Amino acid sequence: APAAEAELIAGLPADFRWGVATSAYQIEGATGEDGRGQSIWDTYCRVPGMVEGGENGDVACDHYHRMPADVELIRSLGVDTYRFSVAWPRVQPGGRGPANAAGLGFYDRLVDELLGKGVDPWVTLYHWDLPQELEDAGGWPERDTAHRFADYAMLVFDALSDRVRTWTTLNEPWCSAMLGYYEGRQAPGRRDFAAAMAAVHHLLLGHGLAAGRMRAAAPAPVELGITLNMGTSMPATESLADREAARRADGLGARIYLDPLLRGQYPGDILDDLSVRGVKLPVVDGDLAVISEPIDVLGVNYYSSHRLSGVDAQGRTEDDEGNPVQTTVPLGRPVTAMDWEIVPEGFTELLVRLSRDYPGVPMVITENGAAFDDVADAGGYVRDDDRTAYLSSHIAAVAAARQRGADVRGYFAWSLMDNFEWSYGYAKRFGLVHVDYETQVRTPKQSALWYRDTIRRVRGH
Ligand code: GBH
Repeated sequence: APAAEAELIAGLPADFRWGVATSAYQIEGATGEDGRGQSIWDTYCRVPGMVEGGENGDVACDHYHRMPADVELIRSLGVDTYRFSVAWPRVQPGGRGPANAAGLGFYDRLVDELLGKGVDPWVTLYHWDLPQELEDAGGWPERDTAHRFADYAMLVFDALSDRVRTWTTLNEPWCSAMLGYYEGRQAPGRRDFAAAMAAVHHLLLGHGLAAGRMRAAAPAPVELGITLNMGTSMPATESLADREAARRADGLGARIYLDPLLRGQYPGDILDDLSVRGVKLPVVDGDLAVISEPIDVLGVNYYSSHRLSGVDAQGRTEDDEGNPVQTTVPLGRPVTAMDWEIVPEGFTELLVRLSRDYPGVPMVITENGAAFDDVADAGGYVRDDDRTAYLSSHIAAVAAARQRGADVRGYFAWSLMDNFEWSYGYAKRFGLVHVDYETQVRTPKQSALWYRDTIRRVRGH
């Protein structure tokens, strides 16, 4: 397979965009500096039992203090673009009002540093760090939060749009809504399905409000988009219950975002499912026109795919609360250190399907990568053949999707370096670059060198 993969990868165009990605809370540290306010993640990390080992992002990779050296590291990987996120509580400590110049200044310097090294900045405005004061006022289930997000977006846009061309509003609204407000596995740790569904709508509304205002204010052509995490949802068998489970998983995982964004309406089958559960999205007249503001790029984050069943171990199709059963049936593939199955062909299927069902919008893979139990030798060097194999098979999967007509323009590896993996703490390492958290020494892993050489080869020099 590696030879076939190499051939597919070599067929990617010379102008394919290559990058590495990070997010603010996962790498920056310095959570109390330059007037930064508290975010829901600062709070969540302090709730006993929520984060492995009681860890938090107070120091993380100390990127806030090591930014110029980290930009040099990015340059050395030979990527053309760096995707990072801006911490809302650095810009607006309480989520409202004028910009905190010291906080915004960090991103101003980061952008200049990148451009000075020939690396294009790609800004994500929201990668999960909602200012705590906005959560105290109700958070994403509250409509006002969408307006607060658009105001915040404009503060960042006004400061950086003279130099930054590509903007992602939200990273993975599914995680914010479902893991944050329904499953409680991420900040703010609530468990309320109706609140999660309200969050879905207000996240999308915030995206649309921000995108519309950014487009109107743009000093030069900009590339605006949103990033969704998705996979392929396959039925375990052809039974009606299993096909329904796959439909629902895809509906709440993907179509509830894709349809309003790209077709201007919520998927009817999912609205029906919600009404059976007594839940109604808080849509106000005109919202869908705002949400379907045209985007220039759809960001796709891919990690795994799932086979689903609508029947549980006891043979039931409904749980005690009367909700439909949805269980994951392992495909029997090797897994990463996250226990996520490695399913590259699900990536190809996803991209081909997106290009058919939502034609006309270019896609960029804004995240793809894997955690493995890396072992560093005395020099900190990591021979992570498993990660290289993961990247190779998934980049080849993207190339295969392109051959089948999917308009994918670029690929970003998650992540530049090992970092704070949310509720898993620091034990899970997704980096191309190893981080020694005692010394903050960064050492490129073998996969980083493979990635650099692969990019070089595709570019043809
Ligand atoms: C991304 O989210 C985040 O954007 C990033 O910050 C994070 O560090 C990175 O991925 C790695 O986690 O348990 O088999 O059902 C990933 C979103 C959603 C991907 C849930 C995996 C479930 C896999 N994840 N999904 S499984």
